[in-house]
Amino acid sequence: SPLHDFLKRLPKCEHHIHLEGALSPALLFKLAKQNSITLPQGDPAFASPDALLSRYKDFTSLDDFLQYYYIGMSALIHSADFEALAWDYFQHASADGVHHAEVFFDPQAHVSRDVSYATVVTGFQAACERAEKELGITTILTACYLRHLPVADSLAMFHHPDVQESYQNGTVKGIGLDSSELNFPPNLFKELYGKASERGLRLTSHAGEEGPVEYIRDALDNLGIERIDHGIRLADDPELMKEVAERQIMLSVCPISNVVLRCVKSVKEVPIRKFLAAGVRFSINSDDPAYFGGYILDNYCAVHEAHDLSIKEWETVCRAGIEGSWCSDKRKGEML
Ligand code: ES4
Ligand code: ZN
Repeated sequence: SPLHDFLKRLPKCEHHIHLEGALSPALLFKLAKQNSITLPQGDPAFASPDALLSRYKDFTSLDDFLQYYYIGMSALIHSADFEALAWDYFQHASADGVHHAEVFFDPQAHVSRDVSYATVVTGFQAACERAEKELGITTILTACYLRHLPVADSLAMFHHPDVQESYQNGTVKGIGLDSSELNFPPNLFKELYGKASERGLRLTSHAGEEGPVEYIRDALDNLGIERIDHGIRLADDPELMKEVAERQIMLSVCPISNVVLRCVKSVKEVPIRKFLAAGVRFSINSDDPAYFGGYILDNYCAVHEAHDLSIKEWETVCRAGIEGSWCSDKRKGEML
C-alpha cells in the first residue's frame, strides 16, 4: 500500500532493540549445533525451529518470554556468533528503512555463563562497523543491567576493567536496565546510575512496561534517566505525562512487544493518541524482533492500523526520534 511505502521511506531511528532478541530460531539452532550446546530436552518447544517459533506465539508475560530469551542466548559463544546475530538485525533494519540504531545488549547474561565481555563486544562492534560501512546505518551500543539479579552483580559488572575500558573508549555509550520489572523498582540501582552519570554515560531504563507508572517516576527521580524504555503506563498519570512532555524525555515504545507479552490487549490500547495530545515524545521500536514476530516497520504499520496517524503526525513521530537520539547534532542534521 502507498502508506506502507511512506512508512518504509521515513528516516527511522530505532532506540529499543535487544540484540539478543534478534536471535531467530534458525540462527539459534544453527549456532547451538556448531557450538555443541544442548537445548532443553524436556521442553517440546525445542524440538525444531518451527516448534520454537510456534511457542513464541503463546507468551503469557514478560517472565514467560524471558525464560526463552535466556535459553536462546546459551547458543552464543564466540565473537563471530555475536557478530552474525547483530548483522542479521542490521540487515532487517536496513530493509525497513532504519538510518540510525541504538542497540541494547545484556553483558551479565553472557559473563555469568563464562562468555567474556570482550568476546561479546568485539562481535557486536564488528557488526556495527560493517553496518556503518555497507548499509550507512549509524549505531550506538548500550549495555543493559539485569534488574532480577542482585544489585551487587550490576556494580561488579560495571567496575569490570573491560567494561570500564569500553565506556572510556566510547565503544559503549550508555547504560540501561532491563529484565523482570515487577518487584524490582528502579531505585535499587541508584548507585549504579550515579556512577554511570559520573562517567558521562547516557542513561535510560525500562519502566512502566509490566510495572506501574510509579516505576517511571522512580526512574526519573532516582536514576536521572534521560529516556524511558516502554513507558506505556505513563498515560495513567496525566501530571507526570505533562512533566515528561515539558522535559522532552523520549519514550521508546514497542507496540507489538506489548501485545505479545500481554501488557495490553491490542495495539489500540497503546496510548499513542494520549502521548501525541500531551506532546510526549516517543519512538516506535521492535524490542525483541525475532521473538515477537515483527521488526520496526511491522511496528510502524501496526501503529498506523490501530491509530491512523496523519502524514504530519508521522513526521512529528520521526522527528522526535531523530532529536531524541544520542548521535551527534551533525548526524541528526543529515536525517532531519
Ligand atoms: C526485554 Cl521486552 C523486555 N522487557 C524487559 N527486559 C527485556 N530484555 C529483553 N527484552
Ligand atoms: Zn526491551
